[in-house]
Amino acid sequence: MSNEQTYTPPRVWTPDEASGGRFAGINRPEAGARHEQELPVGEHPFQLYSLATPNGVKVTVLFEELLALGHAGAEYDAWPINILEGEQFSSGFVNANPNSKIPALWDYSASEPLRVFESGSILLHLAEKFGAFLPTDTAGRTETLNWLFWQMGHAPLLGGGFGHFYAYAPEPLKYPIDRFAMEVKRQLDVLDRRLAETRYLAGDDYTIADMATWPWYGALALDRVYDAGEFLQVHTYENVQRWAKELDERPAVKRGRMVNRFWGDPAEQLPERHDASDFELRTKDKLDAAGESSGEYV
Ligand SMILES: N[C@@H](CCC(=O)N[C@@H](CS)C(=O)NCC(=O)O)C(=O)O
Repeated sequence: MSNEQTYTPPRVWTPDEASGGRFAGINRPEAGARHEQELPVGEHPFQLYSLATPNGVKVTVLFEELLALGHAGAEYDAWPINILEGEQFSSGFVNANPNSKIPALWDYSASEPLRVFESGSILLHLAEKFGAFLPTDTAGRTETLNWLFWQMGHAPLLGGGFGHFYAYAPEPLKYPIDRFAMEVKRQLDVLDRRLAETRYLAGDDYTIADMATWPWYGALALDRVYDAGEFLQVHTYENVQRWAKELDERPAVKRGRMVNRFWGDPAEQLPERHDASDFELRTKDKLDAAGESSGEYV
């Protein structure tokens, strides 16, 4: 047992000092709005408030896949939410999602505007609405939801657990890194064994379960998050590699990854998405060349 850091909790916890680490500045132990600000609203039936983090990318990939399939009714406006500046705590955002996390969606296509929050709930809502990427037979639908809910329950151990302690904590600590590396490698093995049996997570069909899982575990396998590819030996999960690379080649996935992105190659950053032509005309490199600022988020 290491004695590198010990902590004797007081009888009552109080947030009397910044905990340190990335995101510490926005953390508070209360929910609710911190300031009055309405959300912008565009002209399309769907208004998405998001950022190109893995949870955000799930939804923009689904929108782009729906549009690629010919569902013109899936047109959407994607507005960026700067979570490092606390925009998720505006009154308008909290009205859309009382949990103050991106992604949040307003669906204006119904008779009454409908708020949809939690990325898994948004994927399910859209898949059911358009009758796409969710098998209709009981076995296929159930297996899709099995993997969708698996992702929703387990990815926090990858992001909030492993990723936080490996990449974001103020200093590396052996105990939490070992604990979450163990769990993440187990999860990768779960996926690898499943993908040895089937092309996609739910079977032969590409579904919302793949769209939910790829931005986390696909990104990890492709060594795009936390700089942890070698540490976790992600190349050894051969079936996850095959699946991750196949999805990475999909044009709708390439587009979905760009929406509300503020880091990486400027040509692959689309700060706001209001029209299909924005992918050609409104990426950060083009905005910069035109002297239009898109803001700095990270
Ligand atoms: N379970 C939620 C998680 C969403 C989430 O954690 N969003 C993060 C970005 S990936 C966020 O908005 N963080 C802002 C904050 O914690 O204040 C979902 O899947 O929608």
